[in-house]
Amino acid sequence: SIEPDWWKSAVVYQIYPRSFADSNGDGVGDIPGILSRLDHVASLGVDVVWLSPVYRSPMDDNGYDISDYEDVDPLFGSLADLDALIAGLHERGIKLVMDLVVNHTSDEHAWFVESRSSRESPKRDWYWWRPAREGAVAGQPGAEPTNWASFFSGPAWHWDEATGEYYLHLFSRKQPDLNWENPEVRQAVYAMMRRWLDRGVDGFRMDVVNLLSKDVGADGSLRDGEALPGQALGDGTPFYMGGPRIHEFLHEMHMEVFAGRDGAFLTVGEMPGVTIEQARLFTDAERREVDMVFQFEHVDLDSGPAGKFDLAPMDLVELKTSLNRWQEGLADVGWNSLYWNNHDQPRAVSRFGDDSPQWRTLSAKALGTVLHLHRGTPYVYQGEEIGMANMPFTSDTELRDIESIRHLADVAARHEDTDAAWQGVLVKGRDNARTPMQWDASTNAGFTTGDPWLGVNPDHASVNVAAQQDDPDSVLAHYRRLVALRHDEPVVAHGDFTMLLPEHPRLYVFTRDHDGVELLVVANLCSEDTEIGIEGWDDAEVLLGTYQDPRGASGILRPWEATVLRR
Ligand code: ISL
Repeated sequence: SIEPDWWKSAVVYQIYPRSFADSNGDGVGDIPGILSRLDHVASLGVDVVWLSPVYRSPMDDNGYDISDYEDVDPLFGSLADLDALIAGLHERGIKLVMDLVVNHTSDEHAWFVESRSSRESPKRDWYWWRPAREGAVAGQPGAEPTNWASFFSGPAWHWDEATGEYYLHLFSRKQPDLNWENPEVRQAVYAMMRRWLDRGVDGFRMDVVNLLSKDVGADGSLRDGEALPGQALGDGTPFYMGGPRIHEFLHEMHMEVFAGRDGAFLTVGEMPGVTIEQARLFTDAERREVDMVFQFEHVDLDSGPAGKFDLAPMDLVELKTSLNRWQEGLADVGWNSLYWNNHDQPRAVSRFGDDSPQWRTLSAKALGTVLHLHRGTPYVYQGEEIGMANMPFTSDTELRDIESIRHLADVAARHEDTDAAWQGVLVKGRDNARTPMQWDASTNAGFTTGDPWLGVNPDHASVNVAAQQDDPDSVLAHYRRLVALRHDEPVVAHGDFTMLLPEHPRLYVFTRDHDGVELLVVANLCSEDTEIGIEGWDDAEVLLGTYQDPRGASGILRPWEATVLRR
């Protein structure tokens, strides 16, 4: 029998299929490409793969706009390819978690096409249709039913001329929001999820799942949010982030889809803006909602008041304070997920480390060490295991991400500072994480024989899997050791977490404690020597370090020196 919380000692690897490996030379990664690289994934020792969307999609948001939940987009392959992937992973003892994007569909999904066809359509109420604001000219700015801004700039409502109403889209206008108030919508989603589990899938990463419940009045009304700085639009998040029925919906989903089913599943809810208090409820096993959530607090620390592209420094003391609060908050109930980056975030080594040639390898290893030694389930994003860095884009014509492109256009239209916006995109834009996986030093990094859909980072000449494959000092070798450590040492998965030196501006230090075994993790997260003096660990065993001759816990830690000690 399988432990109910098997995922506590698991490590998850995220594949962004578009950018992983291209088998047919069309410049876009695909499922056969993933199959050809499964040995790399297995060599990491990971337990689970989370696959970003491969469903049918017009690709307005790279597959997060789904037009058919039950089929694979021809760009990525076929259902038979997906079956082969499930089998190939299972043969290697790896589970497959699929992306579940059900806050919204594509506007080309049959449900929306039908909903849009007339006000009398039986599926009209599957989405959020509302009349223009009273007294305003329908279709003109300001006539939207509420003042909510979309996550991708501009209003969150789109005027539909044919039926004379607006529909809600929290993301792009090609991503209309499903109406979860309607029980038919919920049952259709649960049935689809059950079919994927029947097919062999082992769980779901649930896209923006804390946005499902909108705070709607008994009369169907939605309310305006507070004005956003310098914009005519308002902040709608209080009306849909962690909305009134969200716990009810997730519990219902659990009971309808997972309860009573044989197998070991993993559910992780992506939840922008989630608080610790809410996360305790979402992940309390007794409540049967989800196993863990992706929270955003630590990746919001380097943003100013105007949002993610408003750059602010990443302060180590604040970072430690934040992550420590989550460790403490979910210590007695619930569970944390741990991540530095994913397909929406800048590269970890560029953001939290030092991606200059001198410190890149060391800082990538130090960051991995710190993250993987926390209590929670670590997620490794493709390329992180070789220390891939942000892309040195030189022109906006090189960008492909709808969020960055819309943001630059929006700033220009509002006659704001376009240089600052470009800097914001360079540092924070999602395309940084989406450049092709760097397999080798050849022209397109071994990703494709064709023209890659997004530029390959020029640093692939030195930073690639082939170069690190057999090098025991590589980032790759270090990540393999980190994954193995979680499997081999119960204290890594289950130990209590205690932060030390919380106010130190350079050192990240903590202990883990379980069944009489204690670990000390010391990390110097900067590119200079730093003095440290933690008593009592001189005779401790060194489990792992970023330098070959670790110095322990007292004396001078070299730049990006991180060591794990056991006593
Ligand atoms: O990336 C972001 C930066 O502002 C977030 O707001 C992001 O849009 C949010 O984390 C939700 O992300 C998920 O849903 C989006 C999709 O574009 C992302 O790729 C996905 O991870 C809409 O489906």
